[in-house]
Amino acid sequence: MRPLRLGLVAYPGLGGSGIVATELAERLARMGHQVYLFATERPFRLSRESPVTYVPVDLPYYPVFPGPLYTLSLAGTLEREARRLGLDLVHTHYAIPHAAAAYLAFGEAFPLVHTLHGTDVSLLGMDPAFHGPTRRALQAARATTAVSRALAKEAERAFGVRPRVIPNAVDPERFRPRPEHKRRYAEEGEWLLLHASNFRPIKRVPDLVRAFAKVRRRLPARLLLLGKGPEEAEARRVAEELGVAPWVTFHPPTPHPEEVLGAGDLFLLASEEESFGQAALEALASGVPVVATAVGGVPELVTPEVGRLVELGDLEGFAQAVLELLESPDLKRMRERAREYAVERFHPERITREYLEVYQEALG
Ligand code: GMT
Repeated sequence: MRPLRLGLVAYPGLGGSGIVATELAERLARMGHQVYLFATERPFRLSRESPVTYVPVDLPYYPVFPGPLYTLSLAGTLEREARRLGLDLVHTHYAIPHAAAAYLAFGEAFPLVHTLHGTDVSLLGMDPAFHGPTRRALQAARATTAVSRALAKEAERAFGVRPRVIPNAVDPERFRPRPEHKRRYAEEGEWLLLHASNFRPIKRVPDLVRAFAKVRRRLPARLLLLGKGPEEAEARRVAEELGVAPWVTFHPPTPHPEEVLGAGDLFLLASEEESFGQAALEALASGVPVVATAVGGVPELVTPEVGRLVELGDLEGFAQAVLELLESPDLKRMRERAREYAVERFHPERITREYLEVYQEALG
């Protein structure tokens, strides 16, 4: 395949879709493609030495506007820069409003690929204010992809498109077991339970603390919550109320989550909605089995060989699953399997090849 000139569009913050887009951009650039990453700020995980060129999207504000016009500004930037840079194709991550902005910029005359990530379909995509333009934009695109089968089905129902399923990737060099780091985060003899997210209400972080309190009654354990977001205060309150605050650590977001994830014994995810669960995949690659709620695309990722699934809201069942794994003689073997499974099924080379196939088809 000849080297391509690609424009990727992403949110720059802590969300998984921005991480997925940034890492894909870096891999494509290292393969010799010319990659431009469009975002309102330099994406969180884009390293200073990256071969990817960051293209800023302004958020112009004039007093006459009710707010900054991101969609229009992105459309204008894409149209102008695609011409100037000679882009072959634009690939957006997270459909709202990226798909509509790209459609506004190019119509159907230009190869557009959109990757759906989750709430862009389920929550925002179904919002009557966004649904029409997003549906039209997705239907007009050369290709759409979704990060899980569950999300692809939901997108078909919501937008009448049939996305190709391309799961997210994980870098096995970066996310690897680091048991030697455990003592940084836990006392001698304590089990280290991890969670990482943006602490939004759908992540149900206070529920994790409730389940942890049940675990803590039986075993010496510590819960490390990596990230920040709106539910932090409530999670702290629940930890105080249940008397487990001394064993719940709040760790601020870091550009090096691998340092923390590789140190854990188990990773916990109690979300009420999750199209994929990127942090859970990073944990698996780090050799850390996962206990998670069986929602969205999570059952496609967390199979019985690498973790346990629990019904949403069943906190007793969640604690039991954690205890069962911690006390299992098979835990060490499960840790090895988690890593092997993640490396084999979600290797970046394999996933990048799949995106390149989509680009090739989109380019005709
Ligand atoms: O919808 C969101 O929560 C935001 C979005 C994001 O930008 O992080 O998360 C989604 O995309 C991630 C990367 O593909 C997935 O790992 C998350 O499961 C997914 N979140 C939800 O479906 C809630």
